[in-house]
Amino acid sequence: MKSLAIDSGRLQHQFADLASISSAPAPVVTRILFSEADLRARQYVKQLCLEAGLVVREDAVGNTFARWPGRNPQRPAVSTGSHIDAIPNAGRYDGVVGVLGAIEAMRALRESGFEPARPIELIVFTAEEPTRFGIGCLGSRLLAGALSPEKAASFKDGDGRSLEELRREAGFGAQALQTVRLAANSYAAFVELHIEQGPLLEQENVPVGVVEKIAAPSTLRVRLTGVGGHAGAMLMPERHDALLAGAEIALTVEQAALTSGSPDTVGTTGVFRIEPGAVNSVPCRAWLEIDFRDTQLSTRDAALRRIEDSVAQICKRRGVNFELERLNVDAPATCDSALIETVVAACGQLGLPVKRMISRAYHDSLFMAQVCPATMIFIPCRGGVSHRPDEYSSPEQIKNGVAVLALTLARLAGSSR
Ligand code: HGY
Ligand code: MN
Ligand code: MN
Repeated sequence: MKSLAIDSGRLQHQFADLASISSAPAPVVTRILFSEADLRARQYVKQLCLEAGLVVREDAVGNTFARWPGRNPQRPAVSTGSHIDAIPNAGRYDGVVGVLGAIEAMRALRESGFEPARPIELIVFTAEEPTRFGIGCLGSRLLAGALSPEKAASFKDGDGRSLEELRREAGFGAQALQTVRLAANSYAAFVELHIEQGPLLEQENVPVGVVEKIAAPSTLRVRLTGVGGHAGAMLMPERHDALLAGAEIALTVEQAALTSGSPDTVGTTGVFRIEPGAVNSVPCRAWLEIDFRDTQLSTRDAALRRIEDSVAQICKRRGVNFELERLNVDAPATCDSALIETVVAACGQLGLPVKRMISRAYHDSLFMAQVCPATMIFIPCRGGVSHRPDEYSSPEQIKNGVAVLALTLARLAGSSR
């Protein structure tokens, strides 16, 4: 195998091209599931895969697969991948590094004369971000059988439109959602390249991270119904203000994280909507979406119970009705030790120091780890910033990650001259 040539210039152009496909003006990237921007981005990536000589297919929820068949196409593939959907006001690297980087890794391997002994497959997962339906990793959950197709089909977005309706409108309705779930032994391994979305690699000046564990995410949805009225005429003791109940609940979430006894507990009320939203009208309704995580399941679950108890107490005291729904309460994932050592060996081959670490963000790897041995390769991002337009990883940092991914895939897919 000739030495690996990662074409950094080509990659940077692709990042710029993909970042320009957004529902928001540059430098903001926003690509919500099945939005016009999401669909255009899918087309762009599919075209890159075809130009790289990969065999492309899509499933019933829009997960996209791009396969390099190799010398034994019938064997379980080595897989890699990530996502290209982006939350509102996002940056250009979250998820995208693992998709464009995988295409470049496969191109570089092929151009070096490598021919895999088993298939290598890129997966571009549908809706890793929770924006449209409140739950993240929609595509990888369905692939792993971690979400029932029937329940998923009924998910409704903020406009009351269902996943079933939207997927058909997006052109993925030819098959039922029941066909998404992977057959057993579909993959021999899964390795995801991603920006760290945290500060440790940059602070410790280490170019590569390998993930040993992915934290346990959960999402709660709270609907509050109080009593609205005229802001001038309704005296304070008569009020059942839904916003203020929601505000107390948001502060309770913060307190539950701060007092959990673990520095790894994080809680965020990332969505907070009220009605009617008129300055001179007492808010009668409020919706909150709460993101709550820890690396330890027991710590997270104990804190969740405290939050749920507080919601009931706050609403009782304020005379506000509430509905509380657990959208997802996931277990953490432990990455495969042999796979981790393969990544470490690839870093050694490249002379790159590597740090073993936890991922505090969740990823599709959280669910692929239920399907096959999985791990992640991290690269630094400036200041640890992510989910913001100023998210940034340098061409050099990306090139390092792609090279580690390429050598890891080559080691896993079995090389041949
Ligand atoms: O929220 C997360 O951890 C991921 O970036 N979707
Ligand atoms: Mn993200
Ligand atoms: Mn991501």
